[in-house]
Amino acid sequence: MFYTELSNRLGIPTINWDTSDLDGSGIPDSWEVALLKKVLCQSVVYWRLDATCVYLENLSKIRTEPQYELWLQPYEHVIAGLLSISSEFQSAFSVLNLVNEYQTIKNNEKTVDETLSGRGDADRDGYSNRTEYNNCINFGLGQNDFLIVVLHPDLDGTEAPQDALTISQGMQILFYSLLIMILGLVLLLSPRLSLHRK
Ligand SMILES: [Ca+2]
Ligand SMILES: [Ca+2]
Repeated sequence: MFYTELSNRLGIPTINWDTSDLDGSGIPDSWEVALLKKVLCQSVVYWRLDATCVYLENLSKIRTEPQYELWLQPYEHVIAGLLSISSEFQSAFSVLNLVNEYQTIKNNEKTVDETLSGRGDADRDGYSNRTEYNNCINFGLGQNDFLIVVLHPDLDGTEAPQDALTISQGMQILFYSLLIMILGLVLLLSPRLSLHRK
């Protein structure tokens, strides 16, 4: 198991994957990795490709580490992921003596905050990922809801995503219904209009 290996390497007795917070972001590591996975695997954010590039570059660098064959190989994906999330994770891993420089996923704008770190704001709604995490916990929302909230600018975790989104989905349905009606009218009227021209 990765965390057993990591706790040996980092010299920390027991690391619990559900609760551990190696980077001190205030968000459990497993939730941060789940967020990264959602960003990389589902096209919910426009900056997904940038995030994928950072992750893949880090992954290829890990494969050149002198320790790669020794123990890193089975954990290359999770380590590449954690290194991509924040400089705090990179600091936590400094005892591993990795030789390469690793990138983190950042905003296009120059900011000190990495998009997926605790201080970052993945959906740019003005609430940091950590604030949205705290809201979710206070409101009794679990990891799945957190992943929706933290990537949705209209949600901040102070209400269940399903309740909040019902309203905006209602508006969407109304919009599409109107669009279909207008298209229908245009199609209906276009033969008459062309007849008039003749
Ligand atoms: Ca946010
Ligand atoms: Ca949000």
